[in-house]
Amino acid sequence: MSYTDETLQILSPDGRIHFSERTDEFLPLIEELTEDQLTDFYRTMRITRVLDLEAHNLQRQGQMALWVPAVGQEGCQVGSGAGARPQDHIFPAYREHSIARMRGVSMVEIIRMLRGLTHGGWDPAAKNNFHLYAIVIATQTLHATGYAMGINFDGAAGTGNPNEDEAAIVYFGDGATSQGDASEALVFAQSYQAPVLFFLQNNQWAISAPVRVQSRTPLYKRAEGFGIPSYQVDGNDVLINYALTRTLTDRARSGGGPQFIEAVTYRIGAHTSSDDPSRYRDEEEMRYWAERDPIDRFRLYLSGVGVSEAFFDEVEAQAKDEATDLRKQVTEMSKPDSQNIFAHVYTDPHPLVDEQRAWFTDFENSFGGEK
Ligand SMILES: Cc1ncc(C[n+]2csc(CCOP(=O)(O)OP(=O)(O)O)c2C)c(N)n1
Ligand SMILES: [Mg+2]
Repeated sequence: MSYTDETLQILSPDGRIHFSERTDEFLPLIEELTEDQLTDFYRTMRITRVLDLEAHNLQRQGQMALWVPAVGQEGCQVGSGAGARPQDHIFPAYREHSIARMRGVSMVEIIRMLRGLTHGGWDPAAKNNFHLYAIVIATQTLHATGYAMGINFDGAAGTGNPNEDEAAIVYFGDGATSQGDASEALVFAQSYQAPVLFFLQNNQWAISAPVRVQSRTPLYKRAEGFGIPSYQVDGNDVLINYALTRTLTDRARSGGGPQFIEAVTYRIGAHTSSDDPSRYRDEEEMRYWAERDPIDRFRLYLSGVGVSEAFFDEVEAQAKDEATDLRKQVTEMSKPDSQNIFAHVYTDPHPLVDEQRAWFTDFENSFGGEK
């Protein structure tokens, strides 16, 4: 259900760093990381988790119809997000909240979209190339591949300058690998040698379908079949996710074609706030993954290399302040105008839409102003 002999790892669950023949090449990248960068990894993971839990509470209190938690997946998200270079284009699925934060999309903006107050959410050009959340499973694999083909056509990859060349990174899940779109994306990316990193977060579940029903072989082996270099990493080790993403995006940017990472992680929370995972998975599995938590192990590591308790206290205080602010901003948000549902269905007026609008307006009015 979890790691294999092939899984690359630098930071073990007990918070110790170890290198092997297969990870030695990443030693310089890890040694280069400054204390500020390392503590930033921790800060981003921890604060996103606290905000994620607060968002879930807000959903439960009726502030939005749906919340999509990412608890447990912060290690691979923050590691890979930091491994990308600023000019790279990120194509997320719908639970990449830590990477959104790193690119300037706040939790408030994500919630505004889920509450129905914006169509799509944000302008990627104004958000450091962080593209829109994609709810339709695996479509973003095609968007990213198309974008990466465009990078090649524009000549924005392959000059060998990591600060100028561009790559795309696409995030998708274990369930998404079963969609036709994902296979088509791999075919086109490989045929056109597009500079795209496929970043699969295998969180073991696609709603209630376990990963074993998606594939009989480890998922990263699929990409090998398409001729794409592919690796499996411990998705809860922020350091290997950083080092491998940096290495593979540099390779893609300098003409090496598409690359693939399967990050083995776990969705600690529910699929969404509409889901009850206790109906389909057991306590033992939860315990197994809780012991491999990405934030706990990184905290152990940082403490071991001398980061003070005062730092962790300061992060907790910041997380608490941000959660309070999130609650305030969300509870002050307006309600979406329900008439908008009908506004953009057809360019021209349509009798059926008019009829539905009239029915809905009567329905809403039947509550006597209480919606
Ligand atoms: C094309 C399509 N089919 C079905 C759905 C409903 N759906 C939403 S999430 C999901 C499971 C996705 O699982 P996975 O790819 O593993 O991502 P995870 O949610 O675990 O991050 C499904 C089937 C959808 N959104 N789009
Ligand atoms: Mg999944």
